Amino acid sequence: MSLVFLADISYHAQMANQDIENSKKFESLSKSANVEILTDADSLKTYGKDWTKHYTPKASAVFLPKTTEQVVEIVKWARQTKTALVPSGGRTGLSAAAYATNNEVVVSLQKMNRILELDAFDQTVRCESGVVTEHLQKYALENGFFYPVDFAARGSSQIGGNVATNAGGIKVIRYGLTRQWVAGLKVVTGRGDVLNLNKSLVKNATGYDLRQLFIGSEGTLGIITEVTLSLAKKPKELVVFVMGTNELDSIMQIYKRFKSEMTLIAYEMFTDIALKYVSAQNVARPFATDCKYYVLLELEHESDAYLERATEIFSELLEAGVVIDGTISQSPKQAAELWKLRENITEATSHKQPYKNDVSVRVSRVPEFLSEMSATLKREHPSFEVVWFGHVGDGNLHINILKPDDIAGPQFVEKCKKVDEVMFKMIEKFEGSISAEHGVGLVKKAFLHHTRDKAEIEIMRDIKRVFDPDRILNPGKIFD
Ligand code: 2HG
Ligand code: ZN
Repeated sequence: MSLVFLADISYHAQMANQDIENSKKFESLSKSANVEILTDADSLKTYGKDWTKHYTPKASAVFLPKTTEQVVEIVKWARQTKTALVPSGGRTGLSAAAYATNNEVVVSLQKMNRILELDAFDQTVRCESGVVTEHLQKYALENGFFYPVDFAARGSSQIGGNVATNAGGIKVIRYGLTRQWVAGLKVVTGRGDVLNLNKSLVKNATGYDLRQLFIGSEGTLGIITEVTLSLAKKPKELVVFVMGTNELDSIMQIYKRFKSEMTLIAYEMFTDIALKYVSAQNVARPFATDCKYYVLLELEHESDAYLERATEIFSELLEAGVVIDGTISQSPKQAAELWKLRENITEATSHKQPYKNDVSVRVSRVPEFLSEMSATLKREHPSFEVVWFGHVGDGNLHINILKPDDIAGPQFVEKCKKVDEVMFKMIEKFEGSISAEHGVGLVKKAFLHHTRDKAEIEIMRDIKRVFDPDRILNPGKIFD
């Protein structure tokens, strides 16, 4: 008993010393650069994590810069004091890339949230990196344009974070990933240099395109402070089809059939289990017939004839028995309702503490991978309820294993990590990726070698050394 007591005292004494040292360190920065600093327990907990479950946040402070100059000061200070920084956006990530688990200082860009300039001729918008995705999307629409990178976390995710993870989402088959829309970037590197990259040029053949390195670098090379995004033309009204089938192969057959004649905006899949959870949350089922798999397809109402042709294809597929049942939205409101069936899956299952995976294979191999992996899961873990869904049109599958009520959290995670090993070996065999769009962060770093070979990982480490010689930027994310 007394030993525990003594250990407790020394732990608290150590913590108090650490706190005093920390506050002295922070004070110097807040005086020299006037940066807002939070150290209260609530803020440390909130800002120390993202949406990834199964990690414990442990940040030492949260910095809230308002300008690029302040970010430069923070980086210089971090180099001097050898303090690790975790750049942080809307914290909606699912690979723990925005977690501070090791006394790092979180640098939140949320106060840098101004839209700075719209260039209607160049079709670009320049903004600070803390602008929320949905805010930018609305701003683009209000100005007659369209920002097409879109996903369920649009209401919280921030543009800088989207760039740092090369966010994908639901419209990739038509518009590509975030990378495609980044026309320029302002970044503070781990050396404290400010790089103004590409400056919105369409053509720029002047050596290495450093802009591309920061896209998807998960805050390990620099802190993005400003982004210039290209904008698209506003689409016509969007129409959503939801179709049910009982055969895995039909998922690709339906895709191929529509794709051969139409330009699709989105092609998503979810299973009967996903529908069970979503419809338990007051989202209406799309139709009465129960099916094993559901696909959601979106296209533009280009003309009445175009939509009529899409409806004919749908009828042909129904007659052929490829589609068992289906529905077509008759208004934007109905389209939005149908989208809830797919977009609400994450929220509807979150109470089951899901262990998440996000993988990709070549589009044509999605059914083969899904059937092999789900057979393995059923065989080896019959008690696991597994929710499969995702952006099958681009080869991206989300696999959420729900925690059975009778297993404790840590044991469940252990079991799931074993599943990871099997799954990632299978991914390697399929020449797929262990992370399609959520990134590597802390979650996938031990498995990186299943997708990237040794030489590639070494080159990535070398690049990190160039931009961040003192390893102050998000150390331990992507690789050690
Ligand atoms: C989505 O596509 C997101 O809805 C989240 O990428 C996926 O919760 C997930 O596993
Ligand atoms: Zn997704």
